Amino acid sequence: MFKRILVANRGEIALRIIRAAHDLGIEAVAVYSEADRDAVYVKAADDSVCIGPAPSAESYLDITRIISAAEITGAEAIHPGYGFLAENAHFAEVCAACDIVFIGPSPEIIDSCGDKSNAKETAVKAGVPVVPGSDGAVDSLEHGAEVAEQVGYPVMIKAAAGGGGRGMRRAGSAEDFASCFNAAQQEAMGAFDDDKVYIEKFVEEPRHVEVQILADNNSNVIHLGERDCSIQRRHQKLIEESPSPATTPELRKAMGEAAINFAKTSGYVNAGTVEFLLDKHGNFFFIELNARIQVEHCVTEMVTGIDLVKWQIMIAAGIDLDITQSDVTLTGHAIEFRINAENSARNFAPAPGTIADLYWPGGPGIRIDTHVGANYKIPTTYDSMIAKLIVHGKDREEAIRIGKRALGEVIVDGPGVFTTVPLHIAILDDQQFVDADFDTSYLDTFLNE
Ligand code: MV4
Repeated sequence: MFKRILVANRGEIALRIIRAAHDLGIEAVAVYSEADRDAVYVKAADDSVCIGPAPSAESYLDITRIISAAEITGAEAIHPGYGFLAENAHFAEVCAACDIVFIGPSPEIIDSCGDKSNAKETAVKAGVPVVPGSDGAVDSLEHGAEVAEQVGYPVMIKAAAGGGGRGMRRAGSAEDFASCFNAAQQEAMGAFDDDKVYIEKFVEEPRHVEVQILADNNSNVIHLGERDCSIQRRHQKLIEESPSPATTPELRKAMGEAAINFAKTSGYVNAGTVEFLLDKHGNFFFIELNARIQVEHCVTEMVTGIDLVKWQIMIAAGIDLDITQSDVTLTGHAIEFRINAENSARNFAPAPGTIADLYWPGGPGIRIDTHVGANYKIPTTYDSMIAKLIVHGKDREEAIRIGKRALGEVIVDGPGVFTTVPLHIAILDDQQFVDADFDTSYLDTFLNE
């Protein structure tokens, strides 16, 4: 096992990884920008290095500075968290070249899954259902239009390098195709310096359901059930839950096996998430693979009792899974509420005040993952998420009740401070949410009512 690892991230996920390291008896090194000098995750670490000024490009995204920090502090491995360098194949390569273990999948896997049309081809090979569309990327407008004609309108044009909905366009008819195709290509070129696109049939009113997997270096792969992440706005998730209220034990088994087959076929190692669209008829389609720990991993931890971050570190250290699929049982229901420093009444504008009054809830069934304490100055440079509140009940109804109680206890006040807490409370009071009658359009509709 490692003696010391470096955490190449900030905020709540840095603290989460430091906790996992300490629970394994490993020392943790924090890196921080000048804006995060007084952060609690820095205090929680055994050693720390300032890696530059506030802008991420000069700190958390600067590979040279992070590798130097690992060399100076004698860290044997680097955990990238999510965002920043988490799915940067080049960074994983540089770690290997410097004899530092990258806690995550290999650079080859990051690369091959980073190209979504490529990942889709792997899914086909694995016998995993995909949305009907082009085999891989399309090489021209004419080729794209041909595929669209074959699968039938409406279609989705997607950037192979895409993510978060960027470089994605819906074309409703043949008349729209050329302009949508060109717009998707242009946006992809601008955002990813890669204009490769592929075509899919448009799936109406899908739910976003993703399966968590763990894979070791010895071809053992297990799934840890699914998360429903349909409650989102502009591809920013707001509420996630496990299990999905839209699945059944049979569907879970089928999706879980599909996720495992994908992982085995691609040679995936470490924790990962296989994303699916689930339609109204219970059909599921692979869309992409996330080669990292995700923000919402906590709901899976609550229902399985399995520490995903500890397993990421152990797998990277060469330890094989001692859990088999039959050891994994889902108990009760967990819901995660992302508490962002945003004004949801003002179109989610960032609200970067200083927190004067702060109180986090407690009691049975509650987990808070946060790096925020009293007098915290919400930085404008980074993500607006200040905490995750995760609740766990014996079933969905109880989880909702605990969620309301816990959200009611939260105090995050100060001049100019707004959070998503009131929105969460309003959603929990919405009959449609209570009835689990939603798809990915839910939040937009709810906000416009
Ligand atoms: C789709 C789709 C409908 N049909 N693909 C959005 C982000 C990217 N990861 C995949 N996305 C979608 N792909 C086809 N063929 C609808 C979406 C989509 C969506 C997916 C998951 C969660 C929220 C979403 C919001 C809008 C659109």
